[in-house]
Amino acid sequence: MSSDQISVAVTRRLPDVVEARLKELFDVKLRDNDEPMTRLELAEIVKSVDVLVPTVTDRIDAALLAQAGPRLKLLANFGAGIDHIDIDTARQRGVLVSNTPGVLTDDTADMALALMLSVTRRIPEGLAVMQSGDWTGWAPNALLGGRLGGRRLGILGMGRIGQAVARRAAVFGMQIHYHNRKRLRSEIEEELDATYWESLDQMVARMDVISINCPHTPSTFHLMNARRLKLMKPTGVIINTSRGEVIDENALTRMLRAGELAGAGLDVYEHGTDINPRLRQLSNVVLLPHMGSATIEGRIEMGEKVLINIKTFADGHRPPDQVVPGVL
Ligand code: 8YV
Repeated sequence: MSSDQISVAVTRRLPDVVEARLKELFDVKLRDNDEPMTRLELAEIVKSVDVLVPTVTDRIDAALLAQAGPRLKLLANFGAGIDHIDIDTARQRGVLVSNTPGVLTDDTADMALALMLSVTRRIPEGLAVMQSGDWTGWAPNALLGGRLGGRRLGILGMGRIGQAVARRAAVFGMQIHYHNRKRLRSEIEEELDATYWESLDQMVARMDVISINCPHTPSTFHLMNARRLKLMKPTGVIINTSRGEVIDENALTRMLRAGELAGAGLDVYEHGTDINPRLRQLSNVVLLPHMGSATIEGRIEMGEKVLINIKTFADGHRPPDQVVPGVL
């Protein structure tokens, strides 16, 4: 089948240049509003297309895949994380899955550092004072935060994004520690000046800041559960730019409220937009609406990856970013 005969459906509005290129290359159905598709709309669309381009806001589970038509052959995800897609069921049904790794690494790592600084330097509290018009001028003890330099950073998940966080944090003078399923090669450890902890418990107990950078998989679900959160120093700060499910959000909220943890910077949540209201009220918490990779450059590069994955598939080859079950 040639590219222009391949039918593609995109579940969300993408940057104009990406949509224009999709139209040039394929027989594409674009979204005309920016609401996530309902289950019904998704079920309808997977019946008739060869390729679906979903995002993190679409749940592509076994029940949905059971409704797919025989044409559906590729899920070209717009995004790196694929925990919203049942890749085992997709594979059983002969549907390939691809994602967009690499192009959102730097943006997400930048956001992890932005959150670290926001929490430790109390930036939102400063902004609130200015916006309220209540600022009475400089004072020696006003809004004192803590310095990142000299603090121990424990990175949970030392893939591309974890390593990019390490590089940035080192520039701020932080000491780099990490836990990962697999230890890094010694050259990389040396280059990053990073200390490996085989035991996550031991690392967590000794760090000043924890940054979550692992994907959400069945084995990372609630990796930071109540027991492990309690191992953190009461002066500790936790940052999450990965997936909310890695942290037990209710346990975290309880600890932050009780002053058993100094602060948190979160870009992602365990139950999507349904955020614990108590978490939203805390002044030692900085919450962002999943904007870690939200740069125009990043979104266009993500689109470019999606295009390449579909085009390569349409030309009869394996998509370069095919996700193979079991590798995450
Ligand atoms: C994306 C993300 O914007 O790529 C990811 O895994 O978490 C986000 O930064 C989102 O997933 C788009 O689908």
